[in-house]
Amino acid sequence: MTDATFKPTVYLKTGCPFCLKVRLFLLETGQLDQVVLREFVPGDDEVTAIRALLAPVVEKVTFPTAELTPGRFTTESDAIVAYFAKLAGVDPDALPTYRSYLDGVHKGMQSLFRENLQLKKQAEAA
Ligand SMILES: N[C@@H](CCC(=O)N[C@@H](CS)C(=O)NCC(=O)O)C(=O)O
Repeated sequence: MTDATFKPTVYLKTGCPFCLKVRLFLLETGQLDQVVLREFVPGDDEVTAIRALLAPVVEKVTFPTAELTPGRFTTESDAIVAYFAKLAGVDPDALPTYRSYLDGVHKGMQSLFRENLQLKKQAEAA
């Protein structure tokens, strides 16, 4: 595949809040058609193929991961968003739906995640 025909691929895990963040950003900036989305549901057949593909090229397989240019893989949602924000010339902070998700549901999920971790540690120590 030449650079002219290359389309970035974004690998997403269904239910992952960081993956929804990237998807929402692409949707709100009208860039969904600029990427190939490969999304899997944990436990389905696609997950094995995606993990096998990513394992040799990233330090640790996490989602989202994007191949932004041929052979260049990025595993941080902020870096993926920053890449597409620059391409589109938009400021992510100025996007109402994206910001609303980050400041609301996403923030809430992260805080629940931390709380759950702490409770697990306490339960293990008891
Ligand atoms: N720092 C990462 C965090 C991503 C992350 O924690 N993703 C989780 C899913 S929500 C993950 O990939 N966990 C390992 C796995 O599912 O194999 C980002 O912002 O992109």
